[in-house]
Amino acid sequence: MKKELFKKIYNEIKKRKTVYLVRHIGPDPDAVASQIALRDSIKLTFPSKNVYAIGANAARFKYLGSLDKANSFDFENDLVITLDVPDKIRIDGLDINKFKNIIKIDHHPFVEKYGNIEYIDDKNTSTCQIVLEMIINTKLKCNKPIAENLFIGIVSDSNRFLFDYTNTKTFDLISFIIKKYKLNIQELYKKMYIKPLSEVRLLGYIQSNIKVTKNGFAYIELENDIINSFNADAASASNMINDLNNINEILVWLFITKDEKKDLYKVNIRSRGPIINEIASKYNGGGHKYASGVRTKDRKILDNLIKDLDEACKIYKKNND
Ligand SMILES: [Mn+2]
Repeated sequence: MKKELFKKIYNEIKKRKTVYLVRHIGPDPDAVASQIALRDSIKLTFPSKNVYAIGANAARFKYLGSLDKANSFDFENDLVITLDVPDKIRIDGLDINKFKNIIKIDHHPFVEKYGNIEYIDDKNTSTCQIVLEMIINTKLKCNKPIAENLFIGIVSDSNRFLFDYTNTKTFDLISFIIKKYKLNIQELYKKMYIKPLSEVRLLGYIQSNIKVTKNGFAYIELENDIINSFNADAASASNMINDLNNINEILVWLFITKDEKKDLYKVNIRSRGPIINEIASKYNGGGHKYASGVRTKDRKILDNLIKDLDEACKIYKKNND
């Protein structure tokens, strides 16, 4: 943790009259919760500031709070804070190119520098954990709803403390906010994990139909017709990727869904062995060592990606047998 950098960010926020908070496209709970939590903390600390959390609304994360609309910008003086997004191209809802003052707060491996101040901790469970550390180490204020959102982001991105970088510090922070803000964790889990039967049936379909190679690579293409026949949507289908972890015969697994509007294939990849983000970045994708993604219009890229990942499994198996 870089305390000095937190202070610098705090001072920059203090200086600016208007602040915009943005996150990555294809939102997940960590991205949206960090954005809303930091917005609410800035508002609570500096009631006279204009603070906006912007980006496409995601109905499934409505329980985190609502987003804002903004349409007139002072590119010289306004501040943009990006959360949970390592590269400009994946920022949702705002073209940051004209802004003079940009802060990045992120836990993804570094992709490109676009902020004047960049707080990157790629050994952190989540962006929400970084925001919590920042609140604790500066004069930023917190209350129960803010703490609830931070709790949800940390729990979600660490997959209930299962993933890498969950350590004693994570548990200390979680324990601290549960105590201090009297969080009802059962209630929060209910909001996060309740799901319709249609999604469970779709997961059953995926589990029954995913192809597995002899090298331990698993993949499935989820056509929209199939997803629709289960009454589910592509976003929730691709989120099911995390439900295929810890399967003996599977080292790396991949889902392909299609965004019809943008005529784009969305590939989600997870691994419990081989490092996959370097392979994903070969095809303009990115992400974490064991959780990555690629977006492409080109079917050929899908084929090559599948080949590369299968090969990575083969090499990994050979080295670890
Ligand atoms: Mn995240």
